[in-house]
Amino acid sequence: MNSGAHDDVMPQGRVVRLDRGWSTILLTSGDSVRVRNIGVEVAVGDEVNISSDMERVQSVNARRSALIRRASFEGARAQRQIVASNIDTVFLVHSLTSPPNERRLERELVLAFDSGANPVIILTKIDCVDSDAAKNVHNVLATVAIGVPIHMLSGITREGMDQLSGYISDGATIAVLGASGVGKSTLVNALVGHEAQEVGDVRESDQRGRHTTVAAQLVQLPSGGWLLDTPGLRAVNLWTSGHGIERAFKDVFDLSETCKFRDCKHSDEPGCAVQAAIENGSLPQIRLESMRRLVAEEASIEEEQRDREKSFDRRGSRRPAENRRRS
Ligand SMILES: Nc1nc2c(ncn2[C@@H]2O[C@H](COP(=O)(O)OP(=O)(O)OP(=O)(O)O)[C@@H](O)[C@H]2O)c(=O)[nH]1
Ligand SMILES: [Mg+2]
Ligand SMILES: [Zn+2]
Repeated sequence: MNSGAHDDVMPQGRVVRLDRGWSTILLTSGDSVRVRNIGVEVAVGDEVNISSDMERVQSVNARRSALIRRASFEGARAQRQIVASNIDTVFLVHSLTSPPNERRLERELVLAFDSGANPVIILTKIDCVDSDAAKNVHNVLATVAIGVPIHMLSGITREGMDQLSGYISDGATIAVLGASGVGKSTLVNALVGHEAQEVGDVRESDQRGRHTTVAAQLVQLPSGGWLLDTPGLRAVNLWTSGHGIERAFKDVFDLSETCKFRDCKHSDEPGCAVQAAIENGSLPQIRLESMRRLVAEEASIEEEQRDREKSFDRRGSRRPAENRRRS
C-alpha cells in the first residue's frame, strides 16, 4: 500500500472556476482537471494542491490577497464570499453610458483596498458618448477616487486600451469587478484577443445588463498574466476590513489628523478640520455621511462575528479556558 515518495508529490494548480462543490483547476502541467472541493474553502484564483488520486482539493496555499464581500444572509447570519484570490490589481469597471455612481464606487474601493491588491478605475464605452459627457462622468467619479488611476476606453473599438499594458505583466493577476452590463467580459475578451467570455446585451431603457457572466472565471493571457472575470454584482456589501475605509476615504482621514481632538467625532467639536472643510466647501458633506455608513456597516458585521464566536464557545469549543478569558 505504501506508495513511493515520487507518487506522493501532489499535483498543483490554480482554481479557474467553481461550480457547486467542484473546482476546475488549471494544473502547472498545463492540463485542466475537475475535482471535488469538500471540507476546504476554495476560491477562484487559489493556488491548490490536488490529492494524488486526482479526486479532490487537498489543501489551499496561503492567499497573498483576497477580494471578500458579504454574501447574502443565510438564515440570520452573514456569510463571507471570496470573490477572487491572489490578485495584484482590481479593475473597477463603470460604463460611461450610465450616470456616475460615486456611492457604489466608494464601496468598491473599500473592497479593493481591503483585498491587498491595487484598485484601478476603468470607464468603458467611450465610443458611445461625446467627450463632454465622458469628461463629466470622469470628473464626478474622480472626486471619490483619491490617488486611484482612471482610464477611459472602449472594449469594442479598442480606443484607450493601450493604457492598460502596464498592468499586464508576466504572472500578474487582474480581477475585473463591476455591475452587470458595464463591459467586464468585453474588456477581458479584448485583452485576451479572442472570445474567451460570453458577452450579453444591455436593456436599452436603463443600460442594465442581464447577468450574462454567472460564475467567476480565471483566464490566462497569452503573455502569462491572468484575468479574473466576475459576475456583475448587484450590491457591493462589505465584509469586516483592514484599512480599506481609511484608504478609500483618505481625504477625510487626512483632514481628521488636524482636528483639535484626537478622538474627534467630527460632529460639533471645536477645532474640527473635517467640519471646517465641509463649511468651506472643500469636502462634500455626503462624503462624511457615506464614510460613517460604511464604518457602521463593517462594525455590525464585526459585532456579529464576535457574537458568533462567543456562542460557539458556550456550546463547548476546544479552546482552552485561559484563551477564552483573554479574548
Ligand atoms: N459600444 C461599446 N459597447 C460595449 C463596450 N463594452 C461592452 N459593451 C457592450 O455592452 C454589453 C454588455 O457587455 P458585457 O461585456 O457582457 O458586460 P459584463 O460587464 O460582462 O456583464 P455581466 O456579465 O452581465 O456582468 C454588450 O452588448 C457589449 O457589446 C464598449 O466599450 N463599447
Ligand atoms: Mg460578463
Ligand atoms: Zn473632527
